[in-house]
Amino acid sequence: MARAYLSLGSNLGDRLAHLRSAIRILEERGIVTVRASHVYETAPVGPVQQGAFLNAVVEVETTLPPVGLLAFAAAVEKALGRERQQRWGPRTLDIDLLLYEDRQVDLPFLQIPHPCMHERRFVLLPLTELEPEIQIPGVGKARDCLAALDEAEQPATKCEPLLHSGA
Ligand code: GSY
Repeated sequence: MARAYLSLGSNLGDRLAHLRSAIRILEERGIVTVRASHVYETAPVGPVQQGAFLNAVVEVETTLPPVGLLAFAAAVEKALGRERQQRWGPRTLDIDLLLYEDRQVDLPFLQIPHPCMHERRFVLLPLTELEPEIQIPGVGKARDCLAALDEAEQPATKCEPLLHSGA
């Protein structure tokens, strides 16, 4: 089994339910959730004005290779009603593949580590909550990247755990 980290985000409809449904669908298809972070409410990052996101990170184990995991994540987004209309726009569910073992992948449709993860507080906060010492291959320690970012520019509030304890 390979270990990977996924970033989940939602800013449409019942945001928390979408994040939790994503985990359920992942599990139904054999992707094991090892740990899940708290949920963070975060200001939208990017050029589009839109509502606040709920974000979280999950650590998973999978037999899928990186490209298979990416395809599966896209299928889960679709199952939860996401339609790819506006780039950077609001979405019921977004799943980004952040890390896969300590691998680096550079394909036209898939880069691992995720190429923007080191500049996103909505990714680094939940990721370092799970794994404070985690390294981003080719970049450095996630917590150093987090320390370099301006909290006021990317505000985030820690909310409840994504999974109920014992789940
Ligand atoms: O790339 C993920 C979708 N997304 C997000 C997000 O998940 N959280 C926040 N805070 N801003 C975002 N902008 C985009 S696009």
